[in-house]
Amino acid sequence: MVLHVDMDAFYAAVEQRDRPELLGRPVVVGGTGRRGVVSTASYEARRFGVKSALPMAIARRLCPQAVFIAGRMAHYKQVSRQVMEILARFSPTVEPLSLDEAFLDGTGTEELFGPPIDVAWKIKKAIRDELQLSCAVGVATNKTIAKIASDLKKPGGIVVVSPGEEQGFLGPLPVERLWGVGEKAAEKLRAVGLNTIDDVARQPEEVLRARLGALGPHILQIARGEDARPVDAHRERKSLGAERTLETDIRGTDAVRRVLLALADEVAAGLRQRGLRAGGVRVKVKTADFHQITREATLATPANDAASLLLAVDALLPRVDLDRPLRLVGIVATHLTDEEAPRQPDLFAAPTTDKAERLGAALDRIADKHGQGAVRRGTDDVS
Ligand code: TTP
Ligand code: MG
Repeated sequence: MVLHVDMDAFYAAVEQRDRPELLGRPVVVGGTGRRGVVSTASYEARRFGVKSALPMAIARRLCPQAVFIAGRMAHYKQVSRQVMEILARFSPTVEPLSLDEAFLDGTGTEELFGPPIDVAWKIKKAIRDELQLSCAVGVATNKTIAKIASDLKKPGGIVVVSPGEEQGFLGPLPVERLWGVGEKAAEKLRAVGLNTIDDVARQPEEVLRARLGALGPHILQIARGEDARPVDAHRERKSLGAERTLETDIRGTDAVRRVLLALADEVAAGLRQRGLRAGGVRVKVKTADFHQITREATLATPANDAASLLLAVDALLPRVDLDRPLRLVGIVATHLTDEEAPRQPDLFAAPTTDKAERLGAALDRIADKHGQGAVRRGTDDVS
């Protein structure tokens, strides 16, 4: 048994809880700058079509009476920790997926908490009583189905899919419900008449491979209700990134590189904080007309200092059309490994890597003591 718990309208619900005058009112949390996007909206605001990732300007048009809030990340992280602590009481194996959702391995919980539906109720009640927040819970025999189930009766619903009911539950749902099928993949499937999960489940593997490439066989499996992935409390992070939506569009290598420099510092600090090194770097830009372009490179040697990340970034930049106006620039560190893992000695590695890492560690100590921004790079004039 696997449970998937997902908080309702998380950031907005925290704001409503902390400021009771907002209860029952449309609340939109997001970037308040000119180019900000919606992080989330309370269910009162969703009725007007406001939702995550929508530009704030459009949200204001759709629902001018909403209360718009800049958001308090540090606070949401703190509340997230409290949520995860509660979940940990119900299972020894909790796998957080993001700040507001987690899988719980439900194996053996029956003895302590009763049948699955009771476990789900107890979790909901604990979160409501102790944190005054609401969540939805899905219970099923695997992760994919539990995650789909928790989303089905949001906000607040509990959906239990009993053993043997998997196919009947999944079958009639639209393909985009499948975890891993985004809008584009769903379009490709619908283009050949595959509208429901059942339509997909009936196909031979070649058909899915032809439509979705390497992802095809995986999607076919989960459509058939097969998902053997265990709940993993120690699942390793696969990537760590930082991005910036710019107040005004920028273009040209120099301007983009200045932003990337600041982001590389941020990502490198995040890696060091978590004891990780990156084996690769991905640059991501979004053009003014919302086209996303990504380019990825491998580092000579895994590293967690900004200089090494930038070296890889510089190798990528010529492959991005920087003459187009950009609204967003980002870096993602990929292929993460543990700092403890031995590094493959690399004949072609930049000889400065160890030195650069020591510099990074020194920067962290200063930032810890004196706050972020106490030391800045000489070139860091526009971050
Ligand atoms: P979600 O669980 O996707 O959304 P939600 O909790 O706000 O609403 P619900 O689950 O009831 O549908 O994401 C959790 C939080 O993550 C959300 O409160 C804000 C943040 N978030 C973003 O900042 N940007 C996004 O695009 C999304 C989807 C979420
Ligand atoms: Mg949520």
